[in-house]
Amino acid sequence: MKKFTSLALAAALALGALPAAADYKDEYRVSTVVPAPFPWGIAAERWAELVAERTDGRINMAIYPGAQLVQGDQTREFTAMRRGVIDMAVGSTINWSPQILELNIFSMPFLMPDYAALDALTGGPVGERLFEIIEANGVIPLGWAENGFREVTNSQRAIRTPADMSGLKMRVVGSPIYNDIFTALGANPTQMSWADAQPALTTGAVDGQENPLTIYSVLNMHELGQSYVTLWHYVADPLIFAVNQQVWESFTEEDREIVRQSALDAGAHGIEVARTGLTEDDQSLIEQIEGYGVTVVRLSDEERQAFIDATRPVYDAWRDRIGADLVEMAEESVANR
Ligand code: X2X
Repeated sequence: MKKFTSLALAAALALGALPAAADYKDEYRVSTVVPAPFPWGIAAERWAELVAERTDGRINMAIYPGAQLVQGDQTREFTAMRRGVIDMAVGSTINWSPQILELNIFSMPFLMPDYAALDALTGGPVGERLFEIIEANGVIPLGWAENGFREVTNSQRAIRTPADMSGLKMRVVGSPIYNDIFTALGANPTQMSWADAQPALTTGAVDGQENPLTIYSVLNMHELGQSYVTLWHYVADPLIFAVNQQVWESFTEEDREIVRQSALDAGAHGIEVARTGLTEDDQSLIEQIEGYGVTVVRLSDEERQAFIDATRPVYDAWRDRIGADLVEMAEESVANR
């Protein structure tokens, strides 16, 4: 580095002109849970491709799926990124909820009835607030992609009422709100990582699980005995593109802008892929799953209301943990969508 007077140094710092591309790492490690062709992995790959192209290879990002950088324990991804064990991630709000309680907003049962509601949260004041909180925790969030609305599946019977869930052994994800939801519904939830979930489904150690239908279809869960799907749209998990703070600060201003814009572009693409075949106008993915002989239950409004009522105590209990202000903000965003 050339000699700077302290004034010039301060000015350079202020302009963000100090980091030099020459100091960049050979590779930036990007954590995801699932790889392409899951929409999640597609979004991460697109991000890496766009950044490589737009920086002429200055920033080389490699995707590490399976949460392998944290030995498969996806609930430790956020902490590892904060500490710099992971440089970057495209992570689910569920998996980061143990550290950032407010991200449980997306896991509030039946808060978001449709894609417009999900977009109203990520694209509105709730999304802004969440990004501030993440940044205050030492990680730089850049944009949103999507895992999707999580539908419930199982090997035993069609679920139309909360009573149909009674006693079903369900694999759930790593935020305690899921234990509460499935317990309230009379099921028998057991929390496990995605790495453990796959063998548990294969061997029948669990009866069911909940995940977006893109996960169901890429994994061919109908071949794992998951013969019953209920479209209940109870929660959705968006994905967040994020970068460790020190890594972010090491990038030049120009490169930060490229990394951010590439995340936004990759996110738009990822969201489109995540919704393909799952919208009102295009139900082709659902039809494909029915074509395998799977029973797909579409709940009437009345039937759905029974699930809303049964999980209301969980919603109310978590309102306080997440923060009543944020929950109110979210409810307003949904109502005004
Ligand atoms: O573990 C899951 O179910 C998954 C892949 O959807 C997440 O990482 C939240």
